[in-house]
Amino acid sequence: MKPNPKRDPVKTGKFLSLILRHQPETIGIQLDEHGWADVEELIHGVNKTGKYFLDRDFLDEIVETNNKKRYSYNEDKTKIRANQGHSVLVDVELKETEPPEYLYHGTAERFADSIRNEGLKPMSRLYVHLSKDKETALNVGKRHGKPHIFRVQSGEMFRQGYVFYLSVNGVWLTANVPPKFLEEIE
Ligand code: HQG
Repeated sequence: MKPNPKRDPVKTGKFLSLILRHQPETIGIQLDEHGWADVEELIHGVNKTGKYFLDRDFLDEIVETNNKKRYSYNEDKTKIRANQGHSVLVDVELKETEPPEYLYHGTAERFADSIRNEGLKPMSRLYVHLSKDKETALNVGKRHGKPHIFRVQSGEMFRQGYVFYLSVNGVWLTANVPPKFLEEIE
C-alpha cells in the first residue's frame, strides 16, 4: 500500500514546528504564555488546511518518533508545545543549567564574518542555539549552506554571569554570545 502523504510524520512534524514555534495564527489558534497549544484545537486547525490528516494517535506517534524530540505534552495530554526554537514570545520554562566548558555553533560560511564582528545573535528566534558537540553543530550549519563551526567558551561565559538554558530535548540556549567568547576550529 502506498503511504498516505497526509500522514507523513516528518512533513506533518515540520508543519507542527511552524505552528508551535512561529505562526500559530496560520491555523487560527493561539499559544498560551508558556507556549502550550490546546491539542483538540491543534488537531482541528491542522486538518482544516486539507494538507495533513492528524488525530490523537498520529500526534502521539509524531511526538514519540520525532528525531529531535521537538514536542512535549502536558501531564494529561490536553496540551502540546515545542521544546525550543520559538520566534513567538513565550516562556517554555527552560531550565537554567551550568554549561560544559565548550559548546558549538554551526552556521554557514557566509555568516561567519558577520558573526566574528557582532557575535552570535538570536536573529528571528528568542535565543542563540548551541550544540553539545561538533557533529550536531555541523548538521545545524548544513541547513544554511556550506557549514562553518564556532567553538563557544561557554564555561567562561557562565563564570562571568551569562545565563544558559538546556531545553528538555538537549539543546543549549543563551541570549547572545559576544565575539570574544568565539573560537575558530577547523
Ligand atoms: C546566524 C534547528 C549573521 C546563525 C537547529 C544562524 C537548531 C548570524 C542564523 C535550531 C549572526 C539563524 C536553531 C550574526 C547568528 N550575523 N548571522 N551576528 N548571529 N547568525 O535557524 O542556530 O531542526 O534561526 O549562525 O538544529 O541555525 O528546527 O538558527 O545560521 O537547534 O528543531 O543566523 O533550529 O532545530 O538561523 O538553528 P536559525 P540556528 P530544528
